[in-house]
Amino acid sequence: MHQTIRAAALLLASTTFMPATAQMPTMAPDIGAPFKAVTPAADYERREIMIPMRDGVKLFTVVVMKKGTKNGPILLTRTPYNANRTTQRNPSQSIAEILPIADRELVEDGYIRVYQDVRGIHKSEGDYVMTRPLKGPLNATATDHSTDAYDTIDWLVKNVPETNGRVAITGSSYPGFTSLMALVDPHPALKAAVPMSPMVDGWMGDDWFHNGAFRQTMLDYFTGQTATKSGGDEVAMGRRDYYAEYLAAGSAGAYVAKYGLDALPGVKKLMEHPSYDAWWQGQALDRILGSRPLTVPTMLVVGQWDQEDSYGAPAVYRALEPKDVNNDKLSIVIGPWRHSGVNYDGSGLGVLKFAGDTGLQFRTQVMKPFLDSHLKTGGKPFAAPPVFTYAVNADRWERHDRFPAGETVNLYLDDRFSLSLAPPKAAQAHDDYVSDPAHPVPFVPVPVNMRDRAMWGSWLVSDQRHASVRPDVVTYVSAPLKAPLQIHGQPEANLFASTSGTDSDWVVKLVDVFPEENSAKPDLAGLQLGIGMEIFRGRYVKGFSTPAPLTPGKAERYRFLLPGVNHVIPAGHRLMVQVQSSWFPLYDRNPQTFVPNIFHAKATDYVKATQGVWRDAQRPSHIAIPVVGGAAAARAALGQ
Ligand code: PG9
Repeated sequence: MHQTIRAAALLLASTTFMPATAQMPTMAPDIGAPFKAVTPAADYERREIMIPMRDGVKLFTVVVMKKGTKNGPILLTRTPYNANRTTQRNPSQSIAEILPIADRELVEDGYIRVYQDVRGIHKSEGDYVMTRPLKGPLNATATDHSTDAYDTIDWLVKNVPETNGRVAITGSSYPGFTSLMALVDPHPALKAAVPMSPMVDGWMGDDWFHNGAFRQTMLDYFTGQTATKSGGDEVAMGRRDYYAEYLAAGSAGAYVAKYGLDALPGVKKLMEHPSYDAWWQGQALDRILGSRPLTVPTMLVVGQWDQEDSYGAPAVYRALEPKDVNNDKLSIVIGPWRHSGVNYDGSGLGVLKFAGDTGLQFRTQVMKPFLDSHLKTGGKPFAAPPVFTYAVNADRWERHDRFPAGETVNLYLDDRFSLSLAPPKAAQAHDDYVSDPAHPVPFVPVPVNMRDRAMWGSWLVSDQRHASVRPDVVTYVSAPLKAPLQIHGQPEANLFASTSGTDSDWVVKLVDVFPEENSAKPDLAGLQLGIGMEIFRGRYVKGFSTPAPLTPGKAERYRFLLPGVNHVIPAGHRLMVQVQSSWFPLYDRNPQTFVPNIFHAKATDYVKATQGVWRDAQRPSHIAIPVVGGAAAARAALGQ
């Protein structure tokens, strides 16, 4: 018995300490070489490559294609948003699942999809500089996004055996910016570009400032983007109401100091350039591209309600359009989308519903045929529409030869808060309101949670009634329209306004007011839908690089463009114009006292001001609206 127990114990001991080949030692580390999911049934090839640039820096690049792809065109995106993650969105063995949904139809049809981390971020080597300027006065190095795109394309066409050697570039927002950069001295294999919601001029109207007013909610972008190479913590603000938080902090500069954001070089650079100085001017991509030939067929894309980069695409279109002598190399597309919405389901936005998935419609019926014609070997010719826009409310896509398709009609702010096609005759007339920086007008109803992505993505279509009921928002409205009025282009605010202070912001909103009764679609009843809304910082009225105090009581003329639209206002709807002097916390507050740099305004600089919106013969405030059918159509619609 005793012997049996001993033998059993020996057997147990010998099995417990078996050689490593047979069984893992208990203490073998459980985290060893990186695990890669096994994908025996994958319908794709996915390669990770470090592509060398001309200065030796290597950029992390992922090449994805369907197994068996031959003679495939390449579609390249250069991004700061993590090429690795972008090409492994879902743990799947299906190419349609691992890539962004907008890639589906392309890769299924033999495209080779390439994503690259831009220099210095995520898995790419080198220094990261936010929207790195071109080589030259602002960039003393030998590289920029133009050279990196060139070197990448050069490598791809020589080293990806499955390609036919033809490349296009695309991407939205920051990757829209890198797409445009590739057009500066482009590689000969670059045959087409589709820049979407591109960041073009960060001071004029994309991302950081709009006409000089600072978008302080963008400050948090820097932590996510530049705290480390692979992202960063969110600002530890605790509460979720940015309205209360920014108000308590005081100026944008005080918020920066409170959370230590001045440790981030990008934040410091922004704060050192509050005006449109050489730093901003030298980076403005519409100017840069406008001074070069247009050689690569380019389709610019933007959403009518792009809450981040509404400025860039129309600005580049304006700069390049005169070079497109045959009207066949440059297109502009405006869809009913939020920022980057073109790449997602486009069947609705907020309470609005459209005629099907407008994102998919554009991508499959216009973008893909455009790319096919330029990239595929023996690709079918496709006459790209020079202007392709979705007519909101009429729910149809339209093709036009020119943008805008509308002719300018002035809509004047008039007596008793009405709107008129006839200029005012009064010798002196203005409507006044008090703007109090202690109670700024919120851009959406409080609490304002900037981390609520659904709110942020759709706020430009959110109901403006919360604003029009305020005493510090002056509102002009037409009678119900007698016939539809179609706006196609960029309306221009022409505001004659005075302040009792020495600086002021001016926000102008052109609004489509839906009928009060709509039992079939109650969400739309009485909706005040922003068609286009924009801000202007008063100190720049005499020049964007020369801020100057305003003269109290003197009406100045503020002219600025609203975003590009194709918007049909149906019969029975009314037109509305709202004017206000704050749009918080999206924009930092104007103290209404002129100070050298608003980032550093002190609590005592913030003062109430009495604002005047002028509407008389000498100072006829109006919106210049591009109306399809011009004055006759406007008269029929307004019954005037
Ligand atoms: N609008 C974002 C951005 C672009 C460029 C600079 C900073 C931010 C984006 O969505 O990429």
